[in-house]
Amino acid sequence: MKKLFQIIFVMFFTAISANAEALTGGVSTVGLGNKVVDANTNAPIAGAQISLPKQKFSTKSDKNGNFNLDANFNGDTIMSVQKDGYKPFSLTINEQIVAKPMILGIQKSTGREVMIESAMLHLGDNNFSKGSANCGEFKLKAIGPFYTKTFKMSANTLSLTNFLVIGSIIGIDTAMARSMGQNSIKNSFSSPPEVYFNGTKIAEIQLNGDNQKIKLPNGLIRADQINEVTIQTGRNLTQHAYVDYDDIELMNLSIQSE
Ligand SMILES: [Ca+2]
Repeated sequence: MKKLFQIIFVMFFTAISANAEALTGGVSTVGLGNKVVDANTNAPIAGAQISLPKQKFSTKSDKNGNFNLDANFNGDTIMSVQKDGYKPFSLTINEQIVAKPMILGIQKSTGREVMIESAMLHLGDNNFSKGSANCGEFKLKAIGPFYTKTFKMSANTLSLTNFLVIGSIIGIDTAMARSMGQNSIKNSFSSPPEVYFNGTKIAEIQLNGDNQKIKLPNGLIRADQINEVTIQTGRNLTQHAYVDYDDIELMNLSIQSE
């Protein structure tokens, strides 16, 4: 009986100290106490590059995987994490998200990813409403209404399922994005961005978000040859006096084969 009490006593105190640790971890100022771990093993990852491209902020995780975000921003912005041997990772963050410590699980590369673009891209015309999804973050100059890139795909992709993966996308002002509360525009909306693969439209992107996977029809793949992907932003469907392209930003475009 005495032994049982001892065990309960020990368990009780272990629980309290674990709780205390969780609480001190939770009390932090904005952007502190974040960690990068391997998504499968939970092992901390040292030397990962964490960046907020819009804020021109960049830092590396320490030997325990820890990092702080020492940057000011308003509203949604894209955070990217890069580490050799791991898949590109990005996350749309805001003040509410960074108010608590973030644990970011990144996945080992399978060796079957083709990085198309790791830079932040701004499509549109730099003309946007203040209520637009994530408008506070548009400081990059628009490269125009579309982005296009060519890349090679090997013959063995034909026996796999292939995806265009968009790490993060913000600023889409479609009717659906508006109905989901992703922007605060009352009187207008845009057509969705369109995705073309080797000249054929394969998708429309209705919503903002992270890790959007668009299947590439294998019948359209040119094996061992040059392939081409194009992303065209939408147009404001309520502006008829002139063409107003929807201003959007996206980051980390890759082809992933499974
Ligand atoms: Ca515009």
